[in-house]
Amino acid sequence: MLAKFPDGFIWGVATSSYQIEGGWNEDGKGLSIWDTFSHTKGKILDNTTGDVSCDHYHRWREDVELMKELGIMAYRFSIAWARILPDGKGKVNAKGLDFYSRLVDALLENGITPFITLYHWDLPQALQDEGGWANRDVAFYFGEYASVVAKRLGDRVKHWITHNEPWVVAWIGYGFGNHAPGIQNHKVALQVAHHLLLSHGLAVEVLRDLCGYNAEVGITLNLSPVHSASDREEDIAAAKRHDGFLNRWFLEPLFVGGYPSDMVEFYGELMPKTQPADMAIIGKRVDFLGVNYYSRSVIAHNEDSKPVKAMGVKVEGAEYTEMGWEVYPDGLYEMLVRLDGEYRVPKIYITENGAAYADEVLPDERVHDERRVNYLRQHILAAHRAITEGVNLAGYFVWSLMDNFEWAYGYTKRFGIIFVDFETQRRIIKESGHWYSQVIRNNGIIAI
Ligand code: IFM
Repeated sequence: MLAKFPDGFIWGVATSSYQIEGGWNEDGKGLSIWDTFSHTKGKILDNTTGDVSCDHYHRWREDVELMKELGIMAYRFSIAWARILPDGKGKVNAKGLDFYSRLVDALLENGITPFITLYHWDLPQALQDEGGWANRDVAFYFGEYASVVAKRLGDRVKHWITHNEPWVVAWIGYGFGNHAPGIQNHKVALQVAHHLLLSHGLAVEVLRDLCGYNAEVGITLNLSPVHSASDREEDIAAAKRHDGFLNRWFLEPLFVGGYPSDMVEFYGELMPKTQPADMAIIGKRVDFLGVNYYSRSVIAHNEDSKPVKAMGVKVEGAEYTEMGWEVYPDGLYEMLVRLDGEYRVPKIYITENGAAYADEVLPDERVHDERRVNYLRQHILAAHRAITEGVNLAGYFVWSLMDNFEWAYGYTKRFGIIFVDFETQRRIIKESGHWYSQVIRNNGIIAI
């Protein structure tokens, strides 16, 4: 045995609503910003949309069966806000709630624990029409949405994640504009980040009240250790700023009680408007932190790289995935140990980890994705190392259960441990899926 995990360790898989569901305009669902964005010419690399995607909205039973076949213990999925509240607030769409309620029942019947993410980027378009996350009111509408969902599912769902990767929402959606809603304004991005954090705190209160004493509530951040590209002082300073931009901007309000002072000073007039009670709401105790880890950031100073004069550089000789992300498992270990030591995070789940590769179905009807197996194997070993050093890591979720709509990249990047033929909707378990199933059965990685 190479790495045995603690008893009760949770092995899961993750997806998100817009990326897999399809059924974009069915059963009373309202439009989301991703419906609008993907239907706008030139926004998605292969000119596709999530209109059908994996058609999970109709094929969810089959997908639950596949999870059962693999022995998956927990399934992290997100709720499409606009299925529940087509206008983002006000009138509730019962059919939307019914869909997720049936899914939760089927998971539980099959011994799979549901982990729900309330927001994985598909804001109702009606709320974007009121300014989206740049409008402070939306944080309060999010609290109301959390309450509607918790009232219906909170009797059965005990693991809740408020937001997925608020950095991506704020910066890629509102700062750089490569994601919906496609806004390019750095000051707005920081205001959005603040409202996302505020909405998180508001939802934590609601979920705790409605889901019972045994419910766990947390938030998922995309975190990446930041390394300087050289020993030059200006690169070291740029790496520190990038860490402030990506990691500390979210970790400090959540776990320390305010925004990092070096970044507050650096941002200057870009700083968001806040109200006196906000930090207390944002800093409400969480039961766990979800960590999405894919790679590290190697950073050099660059005067023109906005907003923090820092740019990512490639490392010579390193291995990269199809996303152009360096394979760097030690970074996962480094981040977990840091969260434990520096931020005293009480409990951690790795809510996403995985890799995109250009998979093919071979004539023997198999998908030999050894590189993904290697990627997962090395990262699981890194996670294990952190556990042996005392980090309270309680679970690990592969991104993703199946190939799906990879946002601005459309269907050009495959992250699944199950292959999806998007023409026929046929699913094929990849080698990595079979391998992961063994990991679950052994509760760890055995030497081969
Ligand atoms: O597909 C995304 C997911 O929606 C959020 N985290 C990163 C994944 C890979 O890019």
